[in-house]
Amino acid sequence: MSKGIQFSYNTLVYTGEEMEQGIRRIAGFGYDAAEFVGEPDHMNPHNIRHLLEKYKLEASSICAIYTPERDLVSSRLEIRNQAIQYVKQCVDFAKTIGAKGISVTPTANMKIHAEADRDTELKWAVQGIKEAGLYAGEHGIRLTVEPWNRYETYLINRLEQSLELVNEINLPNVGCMGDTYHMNIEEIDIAEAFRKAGDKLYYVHFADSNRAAPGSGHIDFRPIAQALVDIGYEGYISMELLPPFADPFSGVRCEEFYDLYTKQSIDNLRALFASIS
Ligand code: LER
Ligand code: MN
Repeated sequence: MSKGIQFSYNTLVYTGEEMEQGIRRIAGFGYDAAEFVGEPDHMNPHNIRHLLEKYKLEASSICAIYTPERDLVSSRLEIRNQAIQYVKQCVDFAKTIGAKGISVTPTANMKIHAEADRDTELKWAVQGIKEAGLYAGEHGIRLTVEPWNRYETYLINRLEQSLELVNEINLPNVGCMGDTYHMNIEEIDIAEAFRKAGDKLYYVHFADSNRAAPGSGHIDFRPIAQALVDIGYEGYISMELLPPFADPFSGVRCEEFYDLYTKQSIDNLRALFASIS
């Protein structure tokens, strides 16, 4: 039986603390799952699995980190291959901790200039995601293609572009994901974009316009929640909240993203979804 929409929190923002503290916090506030950064060489998947079992929490997804050395559309073949190997490594990590998916964006994060013409880069994106996707499929893991706003990538900025790529890749375990923070910048209508993705929508990141807890910025989450319910979305909505800096991945600790936003997000969203039919 389907579990319907479930809520997750991305531990990405919990810098400088033991993994157990984050997992305990997420479970304590009533989430269904947690999301984890894709740095398999610097993490202990067996410990994460043990902690998830201890606190009765699921792993929703791996938040893969695409650096210049992990660029699926680099003009250098060895970098493209390295990026594919990285996604495969995340698949092994996901399998060990029981995560269902991995986010994929074809370009390094913050890369805003192309290295080849668009068609060539899209061809590399299809090839790379397909190869990693076949491997992921053998292990029962999904890949979810995430558009980023124009200040973080130039290639896939909107959900319709992710959908085009996903249709081209044409694997059942490769689908789209949408992040409301990026969508608020790039989409004409966030709810409508989700509706158009339909059953190819495999994963969702929620953050408000300021990348803080839903309810603390100016995104209207009601029509978005309604759209997700209407299309029969049955996956995770994962809070991906990040500090208000030009480089949000700098690892600077911001106190409100721990207890305050973790609690606020789930409280606001449970109330919102309960009020939607
Ligand atoms: C990047 O802005 C993003 O949205 C994340 O999901 C991955 O780093
Ligand atoms: Mn995201």
